[in-house]
Amino acid sequence: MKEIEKARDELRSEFESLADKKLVLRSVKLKALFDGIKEIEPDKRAEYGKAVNALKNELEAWIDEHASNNSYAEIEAIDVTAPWDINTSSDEKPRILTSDRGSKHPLRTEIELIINIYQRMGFAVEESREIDDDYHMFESLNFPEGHPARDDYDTFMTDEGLIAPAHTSTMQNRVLRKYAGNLDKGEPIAVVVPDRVFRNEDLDATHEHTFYQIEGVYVGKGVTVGNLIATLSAFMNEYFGQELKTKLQPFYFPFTEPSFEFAIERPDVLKKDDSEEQKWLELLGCGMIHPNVLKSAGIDPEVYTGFAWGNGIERMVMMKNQIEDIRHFESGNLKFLRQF
Ligand code: FA5
Repeated sequence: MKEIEKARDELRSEFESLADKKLVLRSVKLKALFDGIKEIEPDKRAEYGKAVNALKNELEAWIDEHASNNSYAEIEAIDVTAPWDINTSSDEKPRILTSDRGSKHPLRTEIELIINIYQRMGFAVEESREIDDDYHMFESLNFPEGHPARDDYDTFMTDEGLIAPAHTSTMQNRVLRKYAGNLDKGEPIAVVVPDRVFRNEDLDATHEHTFYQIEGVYVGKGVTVGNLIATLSAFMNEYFGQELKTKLQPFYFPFTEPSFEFAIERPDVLKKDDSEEQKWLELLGCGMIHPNVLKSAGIDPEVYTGFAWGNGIERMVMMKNQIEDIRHFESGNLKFLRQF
């Protein structure tokens, strides 16, 4: 017992000198006391063992006491912006996601993944904007004033004529101009533009008023529809991680010629019935960039050709995750968001 008493004093001074107080539990002195248990005569062994354990508990108490006297960092931070006051019990607070830090919106996660795939394919990335003008929405895209196709886009417009972009194609003229120098160096223009777009739509399970598109633009010498199909198929196969049945059908956009709609087979969860109309999910519009669009960006269509596409992001994420209604994304419904 005297030995234990002596060890206690030595351990205390060792404790005082330690930077990391927890290390006292690994002291050779403590270990020697434990090792000593088996040397003690059997009738005194229990008493000795108990005393060594009690000493160990005491060391732990020193550590706890030291931590609680020095733990400014461990005091829970007060969030002055939280919609409750400091006395609200945890039962009364709205449930917060595990780490208290929230989580990434599923669309953001997918946009990052999509960008990553295109970057690996050699595309640069540009952002769009949430307010634009008539020139970028229509004129530069070969929709002259009074063109009937202007009506197809259900465009939101202010009294001053400012436009909430109805598609990311509003960025085509800007990226063609910005990267035109690539062509002089014998390199192609290869850019994607992911961003938010707005339409005055009739809403249903696959139509939102606010959604994301990713625009792609590729221009160079001798670029053909074959390059367009190869690029989009390579992307889709990488994104969905499997070979997909795709369908390219003729379509009309003023800014591409020829124009196509690119569809992939719709999974059952997104089907309303067995009609042919429900069989395919139209994912994007695409085509060879119209010569007038190249001209409006100062690029000679006799020398260069290119393709462009505009892909709805929500519908891809829905396909991938079997989400049955597009309106979940903008709903702010935590039950939906917590699944991701
Ligand atoms: C366009 O917006 C063209 N700018 C695409 C384009 C770009 C064609 C470049 C040629 C060259 P469209 O209106 O079809 O096309 O929309 C493209 C995609 O956006 C659709 O295939 C669809 O996936 C998605 N989309 C369109 N409207 C909605 C909506 N209301 N809600 C969700 N996604 C939509």
